[in-house]
Amino acid sequence: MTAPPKSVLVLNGPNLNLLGTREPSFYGAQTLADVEALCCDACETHGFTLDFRQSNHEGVLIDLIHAAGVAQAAGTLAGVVFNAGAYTHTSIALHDAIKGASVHLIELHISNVHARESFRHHSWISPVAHGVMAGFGIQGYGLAIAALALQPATASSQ
Ligand code: CA2
Repeated sequence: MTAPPKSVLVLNGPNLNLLGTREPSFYGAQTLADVEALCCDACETHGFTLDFRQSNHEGVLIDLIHAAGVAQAAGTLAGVVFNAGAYTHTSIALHDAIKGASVHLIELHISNVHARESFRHHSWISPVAHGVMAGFGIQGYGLAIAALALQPATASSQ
């Protein structure tokens, strides 16, 4: 009997619901719905199901990461692609949540944060992420899902 497909959680943080409405020089003209469609295609290509979320609230993001840790431990989750938005640069609580949930997570940024203001150069997510994807526009989401297909979380992985 074949195992059911694993899921990928694509999690987007504050203000990413505004994608495509402003700042096209950094984030492009495509909307979050376009990102979801791209992720849907990438998950289909790699045999995953997609759980696509966005929240402007730190506590909601923390709850979703805890739930992802439970799903990973149960063997139903391949990993998380997380664009934490500006919380990347400020949130020790998200750092602790990722560490505490032992979740296999790829940090993602649409823009190359290292080519921008210095306050975007520090990330509280990077030290607890499996890998980091930045500067590839929204195509980075598809690349991150492909990376999870190469190295999915195992039920016992940290
Ligand atoms: O490059 C990224 O993906 C970021 O995570 C986006 C965050 C920013 O704070 C990070 O430094 C880098 C900002 C997301 C807000 O996106 C908007 C999109 C359109 C209009 C306004 C905000």
